[in-house]
Amino acid sequence: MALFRKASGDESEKPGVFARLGERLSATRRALSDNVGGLLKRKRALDAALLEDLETALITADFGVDTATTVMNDIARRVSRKELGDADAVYGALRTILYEIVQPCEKAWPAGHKPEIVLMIGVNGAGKTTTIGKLAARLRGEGRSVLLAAGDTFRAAAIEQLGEWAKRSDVAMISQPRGADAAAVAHDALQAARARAVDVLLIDSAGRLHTQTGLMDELAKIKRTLARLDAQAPHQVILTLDGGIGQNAVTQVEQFHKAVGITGLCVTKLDGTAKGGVVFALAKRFRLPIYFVGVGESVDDLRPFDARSFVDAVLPAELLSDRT
Ligand SMILES: Nc1nc2c(ncn2[C@@H]2O[C@H](COP(=O)(O)OP(=O)(O)OP(=O)(O)O)[C@@H](O)[C@H]2O)c(=O)[nH]1
Ligand SMILES: [Mg+2]
Repeated sequence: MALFRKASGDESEKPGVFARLGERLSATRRALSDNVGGLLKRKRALDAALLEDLETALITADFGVDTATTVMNDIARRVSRKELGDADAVYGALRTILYEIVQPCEKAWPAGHKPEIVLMIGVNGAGKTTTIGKLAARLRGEGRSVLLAAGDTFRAAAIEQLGEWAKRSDVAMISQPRGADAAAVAHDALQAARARAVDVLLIDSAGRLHTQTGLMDELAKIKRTLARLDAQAPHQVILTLDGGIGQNAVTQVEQFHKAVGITGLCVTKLDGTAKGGVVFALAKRFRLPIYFVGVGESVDDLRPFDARSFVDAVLPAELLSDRT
């Protein structure tokens, strides 16, 4: 059963969602339309120089060298076989190839456990706490019971911040005073989640860098502690990534995956950055589920990752022929 049932009012089912997501992703879309669209609109000959310029345009929008090269090699092959004769055809092929890259990352969140135990991790300021807050609201809206765990015990403000989100969504929060052992908070929270028979336990954690060995060990301890109570817990270890950091996100996934193992990603702050192409780089490199994208600071600004609407948002079908 999917964790997120599509409620009848789900925005992703309404027409116009592409435009709205497109608005939020407009900085990335602009970077691409200025470059990719501009290049193709000028009706240059489909020669090696044009394809190279297109590759550069993708790299500039943070698709990453690897993704840009693979995509453009594929397109160059089709051009040389005369399968793609004009700019519209190249653009259409680009959209298809990019869709195929991100599609495997669109996954319904498996919810085979009760409580489903979710540990949110990532570097400082990536958007972990905010994403948990938005997620709690979303789940509550779907009629699920949620418990939050204030696993960031480093700063009193972090506990308060999560508490605000808990209040807003009318969900309970398990916390201990600042400086407490984060694993002990997680332990108490899992027991409380069981006792209260909640559907989902969302555990916040302090931001950290992979180089901070002590802090990475703390994450491992949280995982071990949870696993002692439930051998399969945590069921999800979600790495929250700030989409605005571009290619650094690729390195962060590598490092966190190696250190603690992750089951999926949330990419935040895709509003207001021209570096949204990084989602394609992440998809191609890791093929991990991208459960959500964050496109703003408010409670409604968390969207399930939908490959088709994402591609349409950053590379709209009407870009070349101006059909709108
Ligand atoms: N524009 C925008 N801002 C976001 C998004 N997600 C989070 N933020 C903002 O990013 C800032 C940091 O978010 P937090 O949720 O506190 O990040 P964190 O990972 O919990 O940070 P630490 O606990 O300090 O490690 C806040 O000001 C959020 O409002 C998003 O999708 N878009
Ligand atoms: Mg936080």
